[in-house]
Amino acid sequence: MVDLWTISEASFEPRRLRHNETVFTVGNGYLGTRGAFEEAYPGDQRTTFVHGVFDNLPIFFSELVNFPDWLELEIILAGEHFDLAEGKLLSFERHLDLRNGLLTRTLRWRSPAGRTTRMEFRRFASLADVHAACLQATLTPEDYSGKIEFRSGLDGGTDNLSFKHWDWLGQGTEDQTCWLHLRTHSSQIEAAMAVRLQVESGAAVATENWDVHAHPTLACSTDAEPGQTVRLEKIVSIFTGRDTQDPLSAARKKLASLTGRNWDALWREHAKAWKEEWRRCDVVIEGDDEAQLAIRFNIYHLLIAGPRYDEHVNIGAKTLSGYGYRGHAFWDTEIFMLPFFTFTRPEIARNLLSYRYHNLPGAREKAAENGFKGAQYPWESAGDGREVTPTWVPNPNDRTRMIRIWTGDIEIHISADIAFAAWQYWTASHDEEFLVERGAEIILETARFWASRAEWNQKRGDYEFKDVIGPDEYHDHVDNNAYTNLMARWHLRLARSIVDWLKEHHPAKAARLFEKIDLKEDNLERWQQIADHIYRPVNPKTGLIEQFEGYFKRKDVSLESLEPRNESAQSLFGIDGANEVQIIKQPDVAMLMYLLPGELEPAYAKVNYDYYTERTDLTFGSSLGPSIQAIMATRLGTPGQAYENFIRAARADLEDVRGNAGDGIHGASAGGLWQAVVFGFGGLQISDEGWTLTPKLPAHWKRLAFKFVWRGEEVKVDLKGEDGAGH
Ligand code: IFM
Repeated sequence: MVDLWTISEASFEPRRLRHNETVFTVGNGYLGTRGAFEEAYPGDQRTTFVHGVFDNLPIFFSELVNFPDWLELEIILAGEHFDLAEGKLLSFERHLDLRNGLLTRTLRWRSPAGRTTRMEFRRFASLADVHAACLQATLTPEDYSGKIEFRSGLDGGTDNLSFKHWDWLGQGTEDQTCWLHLRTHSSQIEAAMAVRLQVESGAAVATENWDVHAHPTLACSTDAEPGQTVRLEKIVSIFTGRDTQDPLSAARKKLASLTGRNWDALWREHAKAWKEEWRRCDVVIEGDDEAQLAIRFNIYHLLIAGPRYDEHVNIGAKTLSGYGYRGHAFWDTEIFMLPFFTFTRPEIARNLLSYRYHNLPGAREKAAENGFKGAQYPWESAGDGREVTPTWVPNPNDRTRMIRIWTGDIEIHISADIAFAAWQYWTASHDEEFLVERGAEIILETARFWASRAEWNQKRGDYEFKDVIGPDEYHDHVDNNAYTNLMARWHLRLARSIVDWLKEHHPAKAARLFEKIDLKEDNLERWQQIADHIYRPVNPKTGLIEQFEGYFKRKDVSLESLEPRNESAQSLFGIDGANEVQIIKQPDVAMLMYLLPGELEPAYAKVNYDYYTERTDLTFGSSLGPSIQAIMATRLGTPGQAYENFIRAARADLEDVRGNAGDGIHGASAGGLWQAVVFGFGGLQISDEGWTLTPKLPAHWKRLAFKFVWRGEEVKVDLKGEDGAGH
């Protein structure tokens, strides 16, 4: 029987090292550790990130910092170093159990001198206690007796792709423990880790403490006979200056409190915590094993990225699993990942939205710097919510030239995306305290930004947003991107209705908030006036929305004419060339129709879906595209198109379809996949009035079951294959 809970690797493939490190990441919403092996290999990325620990660097402004390596384990077997590049690998397998985040590697290795050892490595990052992680190595010599040696500790010499962020503050070793205390160079965030090693063996164990600078190490040795098992357990604790004023004491105390509680005890609590996560979040698909495993894999990665106890952090586009985008958060969180949390783990959704609330000062600063009012959220956001989109990056094809990145300047739709997410969370949760204390301020301050960014066109008699980038980033510096205009229109109207609601339900708090943000009646009138006159580029004859002004005049090159290809339309045409043609990077008008179906006459939906589908670079454009396309195809297209795009999203990281999964999990694709199942095939739609379900399951699916939380109540959905009339 196929195991629909386990991701497996059947052989050691050095060429897929980075991809598999991403796939086999373990984490707990506080930290994420890539699936590097315990013993080091050239080109591996031995990386642990902790939410919120950013430090400055050139070009990218700020990046998540790679923590000291807690996985490191040097093994010496009767005088020979264990190394898969030497000797002979007799068997190998690696499994990630999605049920509980346990990563296991089992192998048999024959050393160059011909000694055979059976080995099993296991690790997990505790979900029950996010400051703890555990590693275990079990070795059995098969045909020799001799000394088994382990060297392991905390390697503080780690860097971020060669860039060093840590300053050393102190370290120590004592009995079977060691600790390391560091501080990030510019952001001055302290971090401390402490480790305990324990070796169980039939013979005596000798331990030496090596106080190597920035690399405190414990060296343990014992003797073993053939068939006799030796087991090492490594328990790690980790704290940062973001958690407590004295992370070193906290890490050492935590480790001491774990003394006497071995792997088994920690494991039981951890596994129990995971069981509860899956009780709330699992999606069951029968009749399609690939889809079943993929949805669980993607949910696993969302769950290990979601901050449970911290409302000052967001999830980077590549989660905590790789260096891509340096840990920066984009609209990927609010529009793609957040719905999963809103509907299954609202506590985590609240934390993520609170991050945006706490970072309103950065957004206000950005608006002011650009000459606007209110709050303009940054396109890329890191520790403090200021804009961290790089302005210039080296051209990957010609290192002597730089490319100007405009998204941080003019991809402004993110402010409406965040308001949308706050509205969606409020609608699904009715978390009144959040709306009154935080959500309303986000929505109103960003509405004020739109009102000051809108320009009046005297000739046409409408308001416009000029010089923007829509979700389709192949086209920049465009005027009146339909997505941006209509999201802004919806946002301004939402803001008005929130004001009315606040006045009615919480008049005193409303008055305080309006005073705090200096909101006057004439602001509201102006918002209404702008919303009622925003340029809406729909052709009444064809029903087509022009993605931006002048889009239809661009060259209409068919995507088919580019085949065969293994790169995006933008890399084929070049940045300027792609600007000249109608091919788009990801759904833009379709994205609008998905989020705001009410903004377009229903009669026009299909014609727009068909027009833009033919022109969307779904294979090599953005990884954000396929899941949204799958949802819109379920609603407006054909079942074939829906499933084709769903499976594209399902394979994004498992099969590395874009060749960049080594940079980290595509978090938006993971969240989009959940939406494609629940909002697409499951047909869940929500409004202020409530939720509806119009399922359209793929024809070969026998069952689809999931749960969601609606205003505090858990709703169970269990659909049979015939639901949706064999769609
Ligand atoms: O936010 C996305 C954008 O929509 C497309 N380029 C990549 C970004 C990060 O995933």
